[in-house]
Amino acid sequence: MERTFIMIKPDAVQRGLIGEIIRRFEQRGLKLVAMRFVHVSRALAEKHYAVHKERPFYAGLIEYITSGPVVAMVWEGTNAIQAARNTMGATNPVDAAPGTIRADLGMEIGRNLVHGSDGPETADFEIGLWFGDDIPGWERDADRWIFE
Ligand code: DAT
Ligand code: MG
Repeated sequence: MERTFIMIKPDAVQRGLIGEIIRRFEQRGLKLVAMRFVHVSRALAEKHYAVHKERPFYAGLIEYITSGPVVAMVWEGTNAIQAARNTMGATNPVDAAPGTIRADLGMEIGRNLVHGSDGPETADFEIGLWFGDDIPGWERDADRWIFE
């Protein structure tokens, strides 16, 4: 079992898409293990996106992610990191495959609705940053119908 950090970004919250986005991860079979509605501080945003500090879009990215509340979550499942990224679609919605969150709900790279960890180290770092390291698991009755 793997865990991944997923964030519903301010544009999706403002557009009333929280339920629609959670539905897609939930119905796929990923298991929700943590969730918070967060007013993101600049300090937290800068830590979260530290890897992009030198990129030309960094300032705009920090403005965007601190511009309104977000929903921060941790989801668990087999290959959860890649599964969640596939459900999200490519970074730029114009390149994302139909059926993905970013293609179905978005138009531009700077308003791409959702964040997901891109690897095991990133997932550990992001889960620790947003939730700490002590998230308990739970038994879901449907698990045996989703995970073999
Ligand atoms: P992802 O969110 O798919 O992991 P990333 O980590 O490369 O993509 O970039 C983080 C976010 O930064 C991305 O969701 C949107 C923004 N971004 C990335 N590349 C960009 C670009 N060339 N122009 C504007 N914003 C960009
Ligand atoms: Mg990324």
